Amino acid sequence: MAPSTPRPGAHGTLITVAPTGAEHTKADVPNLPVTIDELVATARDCERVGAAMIHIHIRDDDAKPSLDLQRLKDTVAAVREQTRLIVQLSTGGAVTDPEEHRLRVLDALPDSASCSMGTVNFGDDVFLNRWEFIVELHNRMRERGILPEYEIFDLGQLTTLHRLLDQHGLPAGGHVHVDLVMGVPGGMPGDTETLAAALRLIPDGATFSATGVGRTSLPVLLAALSAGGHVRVGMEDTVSYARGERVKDNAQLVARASGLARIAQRPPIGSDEARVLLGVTS
Ligand code: KMH
Ligand code: ZN
Repeated sequence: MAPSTPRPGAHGTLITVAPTGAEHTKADVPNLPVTIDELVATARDCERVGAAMIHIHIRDDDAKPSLDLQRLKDTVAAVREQTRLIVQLSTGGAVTDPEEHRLRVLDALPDSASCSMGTVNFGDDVFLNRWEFIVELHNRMRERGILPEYEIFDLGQLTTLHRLLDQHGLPAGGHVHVDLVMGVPGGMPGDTETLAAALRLIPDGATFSATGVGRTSLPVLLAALSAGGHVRVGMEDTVSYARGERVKDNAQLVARASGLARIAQRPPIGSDEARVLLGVTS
């Protein structure tokens, strides 16, 4: 059998924390970080236990999902002031957010931003990502020097990623980083077989992380570590730590991922190493 090419960064693990998301309500999940102060405190705690990147959704004064540009800028500045984390803003927002608002997120000039590769049923809703919109996001990120994290909710979206890179070229910095978001009701399942199928479709030289939504969180974490991948954890994706046990805070999830990464002999990398890995210059 031909030796497989080692993936860049396969000796250490990039841990991304996604602390908030757009789906949980503060009423249902009182420990969800929603204010800038809560986000900064979470970011610091998570950095301390092994996170190198943070994937941020913001909320308004009523704790509702928001894409307010000034608040996005203030959040980026506050997290940068208090941590060395790579700051990634969500351009996915909530399923109700219009495309123009989602594109405007990039004006907050984060280090990185998510760039979803297709439309997917999202529970009872639809997360809409038209081809022209994907191209616009990709091009605007390149113009602004923002690293895209290509979010993949289903296997066919990896075909879309190939089409995007073939037709519109590599992102700023020249490095391709993919996040497999698994276990969304309507998207690909969060299991080892599906992760293995996805790996065959990931562009050569790309890094990947994986995230398992809900009860797929642990199986996906373990499968990604064993496959030389990176991981995303956080309360955006799961608010349950174990059967019948709610997550205490985001740092609890990051600490568990760090421990497992160490056991896998692929310890968490710091944000400086992560910047080199991903080609982030800021
Ligand atoms: N909230 C979901 C509809 C992203 O951050 O880019 C989309 C999402 C993906 O969370
Ligand atoms: Zn998100």
